[in-house]
Amino acid sequence: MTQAWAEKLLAGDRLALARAITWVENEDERGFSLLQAVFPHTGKAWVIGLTGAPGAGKSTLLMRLAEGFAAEGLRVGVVAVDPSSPFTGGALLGDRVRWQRRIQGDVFFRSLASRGRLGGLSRAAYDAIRLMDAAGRQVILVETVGVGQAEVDIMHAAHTVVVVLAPGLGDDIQANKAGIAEIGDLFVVHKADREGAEEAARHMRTALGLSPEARGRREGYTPPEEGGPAWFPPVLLVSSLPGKERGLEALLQALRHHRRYLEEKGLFKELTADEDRRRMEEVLSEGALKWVMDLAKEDGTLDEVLAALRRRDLDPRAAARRILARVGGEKKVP
Ligand SMILES: Nc1nc2c(ncn2[C@@H]2O[C@H](COP(=O)(O)OP(=O)(O)OP(=O)(O)O)[C@@H](O)[C@H]2O)c(=O)[nH]1
Ligand SMILES: [Mg+2]
Repeated sequence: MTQAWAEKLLAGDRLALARAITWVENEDERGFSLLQAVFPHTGKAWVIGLTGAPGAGKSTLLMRLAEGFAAEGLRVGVVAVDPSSPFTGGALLGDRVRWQRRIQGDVFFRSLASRGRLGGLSRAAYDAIRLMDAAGRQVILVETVGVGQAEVDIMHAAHTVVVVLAPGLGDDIQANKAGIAEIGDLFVVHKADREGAEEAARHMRTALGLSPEARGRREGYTPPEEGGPAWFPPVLLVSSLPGKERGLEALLQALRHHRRYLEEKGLFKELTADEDRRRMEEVLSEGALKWVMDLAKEDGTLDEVLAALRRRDLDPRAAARRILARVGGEKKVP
């Protein structure tokens, strides 16, 4: 059965892809077998993550980017992740319907709902990305609301991370938000048709640790013939407002440049491998905990250690080490 689905998926069948993503989202074993079956065909897709404050215009921008890439003849995939979807499920669905009606070109959409499991969400996003990759989606755009650890975690799955800012959402707060400067490869001040966009861009450049103008540093890509390949995160002004569009072509160009930079540096494959390893470790840490606990339960070690913990004879760290020492025997306890 898996083989038949795998063939359909590899041929790019949309229904098979949709079904497969539903399976992994529901942690259905059929999805996991299918992913294993097609995995040798993955690792080709370019994954671009968009993150940023709620309402910054990520979905709107993503739609424009999807159309831009599709117009170049690329097969595009979209994964929209919303951790708060238990509350806004209707809105999410509305998004999807709206996109399907308006989008031009070969784009495959998928929204993922967290159903309350944040860790599960980033895993589902990873699985959905890999399935789209297997189904021949060449560029995969991922949207998350940049609020918590789960979103940062999802952004690890991306080769290229775009942080979307907008004027009026608290420019200095957005720019200085912990971690924002580190996770972005490109920064977009969106809604540049509005008052305060230049100001927001200035804040962001300052938060990036230097004003490139002041240091004479070149934003974005420096090609090998000019001393590169090198990359310094550019801050771009973009508007998607109909009739006042601006900066979209420059953004697409900057994205292509970032990809070229990654390839030239040998980072493209490395980032994919890092992410695969991270997902392996995630599954391993869950599995290993359950495995160790089961073993410790079996021979009574767990009860004994828990009793000692309750008596306060062992502190939690010593208690955990006692269990590891018993289960691991002679092996060195970490
Ligand atoms: N003025 C202006 N408004 C925009 C622009 N892009 C999007 N908007 C509006 O901003 C609002 C939010 O846009 P979305 O694309 O839904 O923003 P988002 O960041 O995806 O929002 P969440 O997913 O809820 O976090 C919508 O009302 C858009 O019409 C723009 O370039 N200029
Ligand atoms: Mg959105």
